[in-house]
Amino acid sequence: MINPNDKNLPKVDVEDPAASEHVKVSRRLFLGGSAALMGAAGTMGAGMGGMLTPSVAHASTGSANVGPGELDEYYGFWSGGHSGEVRILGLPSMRELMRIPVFNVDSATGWGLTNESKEVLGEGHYLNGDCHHPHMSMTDGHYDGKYVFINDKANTRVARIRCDIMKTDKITTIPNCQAIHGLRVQKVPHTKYVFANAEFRIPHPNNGLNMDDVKGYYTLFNGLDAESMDVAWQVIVDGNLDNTDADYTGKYAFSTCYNSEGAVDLAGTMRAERDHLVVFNIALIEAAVKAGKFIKLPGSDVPVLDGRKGSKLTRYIPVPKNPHGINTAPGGKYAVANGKLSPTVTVFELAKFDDLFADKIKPRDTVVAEVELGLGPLHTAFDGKGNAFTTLFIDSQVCKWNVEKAIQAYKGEQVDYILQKLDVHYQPGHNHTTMGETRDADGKYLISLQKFSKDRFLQCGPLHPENDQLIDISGDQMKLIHDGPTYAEPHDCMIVHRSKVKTRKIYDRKDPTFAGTVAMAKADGVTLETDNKVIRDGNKVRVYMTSIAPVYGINEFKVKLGDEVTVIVTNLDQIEDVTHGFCMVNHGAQMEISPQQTASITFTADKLGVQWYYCNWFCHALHMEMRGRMLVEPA
Ligand code: RUQ
Ligand code: CUA
Ligand code: CA
Repeated sequence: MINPNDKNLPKVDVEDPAASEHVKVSRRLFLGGSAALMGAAGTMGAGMGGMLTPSVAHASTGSANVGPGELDEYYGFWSGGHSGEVRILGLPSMRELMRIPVFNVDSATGWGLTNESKEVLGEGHYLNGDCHHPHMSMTDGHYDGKYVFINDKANTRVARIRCDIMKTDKITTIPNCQAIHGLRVQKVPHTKYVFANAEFRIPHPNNGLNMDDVKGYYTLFNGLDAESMDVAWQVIVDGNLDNTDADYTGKYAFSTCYNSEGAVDLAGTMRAERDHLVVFNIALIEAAVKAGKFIKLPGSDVPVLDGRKGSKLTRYIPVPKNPHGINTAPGGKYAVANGKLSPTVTVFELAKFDDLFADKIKPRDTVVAEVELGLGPLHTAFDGKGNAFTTLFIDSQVCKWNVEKAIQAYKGEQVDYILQKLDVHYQPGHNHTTMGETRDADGKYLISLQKFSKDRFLQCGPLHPENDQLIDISGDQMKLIHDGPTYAEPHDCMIVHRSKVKTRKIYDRKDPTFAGTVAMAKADGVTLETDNKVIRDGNKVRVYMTSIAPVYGINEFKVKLGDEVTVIVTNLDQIEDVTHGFCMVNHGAQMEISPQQTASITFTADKLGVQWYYCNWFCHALHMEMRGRMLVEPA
């Protein structure tokens, strides 16, 4: 047990000159809060002695070393792939800071088990998900720290994470289509829309009467209102949709298509020499919705517009076969489509899209370069200094190239546009630079996400982790500085300077995530902050209790066999990091209750006798003793 007053403790430097105001303030408060806790709970304090030694963050570029107690410079938001979650990493250390359950069930926090999370997940929700593309909301092309959005390819959903509490607060199932893959946000003037590609073409109507009329299949490009998370409109397209991105004027979004062939078999998707980039004109789409020029599909009330070839709302730009990633350069002069089956990247000059929609130029006139980089280009990131970094899946390399030089070379000038190729291990998919999808690209670090780790780590059986590599790009040459094994599957990530993210230290009692539970308590005549009460309502029993380390407000209660029991816990602790848990043994019920949060869980009392419940988030020296009994009496 560490005594904070011990003079032999290392001297604590609370002020970090490099830290954001937020970080400084939260450290000061944390220290104050801990001291108060120590006082309140005597020397048995909350088992937090080790956390009393914060130190200075000196994360200099060139090293992934962030010492014990030092803070990282960047937040990384990692998609958790088919684990269905989002993870927060600190960069450059690559330490995993937090997991945010989204489409998955999480035992530790009770996500998918609590009533509050079930409300977000929706009735009859699936227990799996497949996240690919996390992207933060923006204002004028800068991250605004408000939300992170993420797709679910597995069950055709889009979720939103609130960055102040780092929890999922909305999930929308997209109607009339299958498999949301590409996802990006509108960058300018602000994230009014989240753009989401449905990948798989399906029959319409999909009523079980048609499999073979493949020509009649189609899929949809979706615009979600970022605030309400309702689908604002859907656009029918030719071909399928893979990845998407938006420009820096707010006028356009664009998506790659690998299946212009409309094939349903692998070979068929590779038949044509060219597929396309579909460009969506947001203003024209909004005008068409306003003018009522839409249909509705049987699955919903959402306006569905026709954006197939010949439509005014879209343009189709031919690109070499089966393109994959589409990435807008910081500031928005160019976007780059990545060839995948072609060794090339295609560079579009976005200012030309106005003329394209005015029919003053042909689709291919927007292409200012189409140059070879190597085998299997999948995604491109930017340093904000005119250079691009493209993953080469088949070559297992990252290729650094200069965009303006590539344009010159495409014009026939003798210039070397490829600056360096760096081996990565092995087979990279996405990559991402620090702040690289915004106007604030700072060219410090590049993350390359490899699909295979093979021999890079200790073996853990046939299933291997993937390998996320950190590359220093601040100098002329890329330098590999860290390997990070990760569990399935960081398709993609985004990296945000810590100054952009301001999180709450404890919950606001008015937080909307438990507003439904507050309303339920009100109807029961219960004040959550003060009352410890058992309310019986037929065979439904609601047990309202508070928690303050290390005790629950109710140590014992009685129910009848077969009762449906809801336990509602309100954590009255006001000290940062003192989270309690509630677990009813042998009932599959477990949840997190962070400071000032209310959480609830419902289960059936299907076992006679004494049933213990306990706190399972370590909160105090007497955490083991934080427990109580439910007596289940014969009905
Ligand atoms: S995709 S490996 Cu799901 Cu983002 Cu490119
Ligand atoms: Cu409360 Cu552990
Ligand atoms: Ca194709």
